[in-house]
Amino acid sequence: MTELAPSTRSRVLAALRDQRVETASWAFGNSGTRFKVFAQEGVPRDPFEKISDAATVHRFTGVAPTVALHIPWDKVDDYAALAAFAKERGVGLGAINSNVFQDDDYKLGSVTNPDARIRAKALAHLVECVDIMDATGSRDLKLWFSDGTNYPGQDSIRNRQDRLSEALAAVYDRLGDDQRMLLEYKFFEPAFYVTDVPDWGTAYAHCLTLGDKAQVVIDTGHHAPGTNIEFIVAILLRAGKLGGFDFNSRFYADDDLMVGAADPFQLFRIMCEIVSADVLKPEAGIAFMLDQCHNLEPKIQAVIRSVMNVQEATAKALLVDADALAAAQQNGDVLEANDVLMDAYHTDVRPLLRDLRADLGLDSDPVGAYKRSGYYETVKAERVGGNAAGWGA
Ligand code: AOS
Ligand code: ZN
Ligand code: ZN
Repeated sequence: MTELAPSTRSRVLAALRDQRVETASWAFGNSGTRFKVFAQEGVPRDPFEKISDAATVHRFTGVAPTVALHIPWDKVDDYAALAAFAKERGVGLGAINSNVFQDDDYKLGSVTNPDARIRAKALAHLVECVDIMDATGSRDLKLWFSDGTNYPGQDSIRNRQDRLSEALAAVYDRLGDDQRMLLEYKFFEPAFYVTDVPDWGTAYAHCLTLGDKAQVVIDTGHHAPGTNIEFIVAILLRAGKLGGFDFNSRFYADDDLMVGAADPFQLFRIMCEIVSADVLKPEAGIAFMLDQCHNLEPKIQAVIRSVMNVQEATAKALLVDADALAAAQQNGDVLEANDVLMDAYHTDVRPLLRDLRADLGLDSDPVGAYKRSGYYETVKAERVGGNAAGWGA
């Protein structure tokens, strides 16, 4: 790496020091595909143990101080006690993810179901999630609906949108002043004909009607192949409607592989939009969350690696020479503008990140330090009969 100017170096290090990535409780539990859940040794048996694993990720990375929960997979009697436990371990509780997809009643939909009784049941769950947020101090309610239809004619597309809109409004009205709802979209799966929230436009339209506390969340694995995700980022940022990300990567569909594993260049392009809009800092209110499943690889190690992948893409985005880029763009110099971006992308930022970790008082090699710590050996011995994350359970 060519020597960085001291001012660039300190600007980039300061931004990376403030960066926050939120881990997900379900990434630590057993998971699999629709064909098989492969159990791993030492996986958490309850939400407390998932939080301990998330705290371990934070201990070695220094930038992952919150963990998202999923209800009911992380249901406990006392959420304030869970929050206190997290605090003791050095982390906080992040977004609350609702679940209106894992119940026989939801076969034809949850909040969009033609049956009013089932719609009321789904709504009651979403409201319960806001009650939980009150107890945990969480800011964000993340909503993903598996609702949709498989066959033309199965249900009215417009009526389903009306039912969705009615439920969202009821949840929105229940939110406290400092709480938000983040509406997630996904182009297909499990529904194959109509998905009720299939794309950013649908999510945006609902959020726009609802008001300022409703924002869109982009799950990077939820688009058709070839979709320009950074364009969606730019559009939502411009409209003040980007609430956050569910980071993961995909080769085919919603693969939920480690972020930055399939297409690190795409992740860089996304982070370039974030950096150029100056919304990386936590005060900007964009939640950078991981939504991944580690079916084959060791889970804690994979989450540490994922956090590092986000840091690498961010560091590269921070290295883009904004003045040179603006000048090239202004001059219509297509190749120079592209060169400025590619120069940053091709920079080996690993030495810089090692320095960042040293500054933070961390080991410069988080995965190595985790492996040497003996944490995995300890939990493997302690935890017998770990639970599935929820998927395929
Ligand atoms: C589903 O495909 C979505 O990505 C959800 O965000 C998430 O994986 C699930 O709700 C787990 O909480
Ligand atoms: Zn997601
Ligand atoms: Zn997903």
